[in-house]
Amino acid sequence: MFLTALLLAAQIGRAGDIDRAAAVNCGRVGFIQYAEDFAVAEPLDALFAADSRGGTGGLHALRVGQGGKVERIPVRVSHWPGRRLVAHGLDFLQEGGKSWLFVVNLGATPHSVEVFRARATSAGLDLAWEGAIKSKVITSPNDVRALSLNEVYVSNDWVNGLIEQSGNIVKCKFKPNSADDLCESAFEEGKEPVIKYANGLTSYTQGSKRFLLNAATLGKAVEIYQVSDNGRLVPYRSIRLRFGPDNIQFDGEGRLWIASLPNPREIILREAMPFAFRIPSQISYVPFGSAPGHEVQVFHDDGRIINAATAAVFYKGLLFMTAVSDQRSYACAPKRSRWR
Ligand SMILES: [Ca+2]
Ligand SMILES: [Ca+2]
Repeated sequence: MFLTALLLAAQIGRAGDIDRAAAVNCGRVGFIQYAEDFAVAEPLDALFAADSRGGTGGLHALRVGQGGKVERIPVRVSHWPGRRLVAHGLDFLQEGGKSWLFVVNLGATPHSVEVFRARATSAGLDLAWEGAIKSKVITSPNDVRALSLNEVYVSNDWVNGLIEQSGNIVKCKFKPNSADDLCESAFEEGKEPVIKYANGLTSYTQGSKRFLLNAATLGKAVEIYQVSDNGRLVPYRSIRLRFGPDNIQFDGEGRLWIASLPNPREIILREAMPFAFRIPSQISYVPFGSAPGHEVQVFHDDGRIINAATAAVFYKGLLFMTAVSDQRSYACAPKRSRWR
């Protein structure tokens, strides 16, 4: 649903080496505001986004219809226990024919990961709350990636506040109606790596091997970990970037989409005073063949069009971008040949 159709000048080229500008037709997606992240739900033919200020009424979904038209899907939430919801990172999982939406909740004390069972209905989508993951090791959750209901990874971005401290990743099981602490470090004891701000998470498989990726914002890297059979993470390789990645999403076409901060230190300003600063937005992708290639920047803005974009995803031919500290979000129709 485009409220306005804008013609934005997007700059295409290597980050830090922008060599040409191309027109990209972007339109506002008016019903997505202050959303930190996206979750692609292929089995439901939907893209989820959650308004961090909207409580359960801020859980939104859209589909891309005929001719690339963005259509809002009505979402109904049931069985919610009534507590505060401040949505942050999102993820979608299909397991055993059931669909699940995971929502990091910064409004609960302690912070939690809320788990909804998602179903398509004749009216739209139904999200039935099935429980929450809470743990003494979930301290400052940013994003969540569920490889299965028994392997739910949560990034704690900045463990001890705003001074220089590293983040970490924990691994949890989800059992409906369980109040037990089912989380532990995702790493073998004594083998925890130094993670400079653990932010967006995603994953991929290669043959029988599974990999989890973490956007290390202040480390200016996407760290790749191999997932062992027991679910523990083993450092595998690192994609060095020239910027600080926030949320990361694969597009099903071999590209890892990254919303990032040219100056990653600004993430601290954004978290401390999210609406007081205009912070640039930068969207790039890393092509993934047998190995990750070099990042390609496709959008850059000084913060006027979108302030500190936190997530980008390429879905059904459109590039979506959103920002937790901005009411604006966009769907952009690119000249796709330029992005290959
Ligand atoms: Ca996510
Ligand atoms: Ca994030």
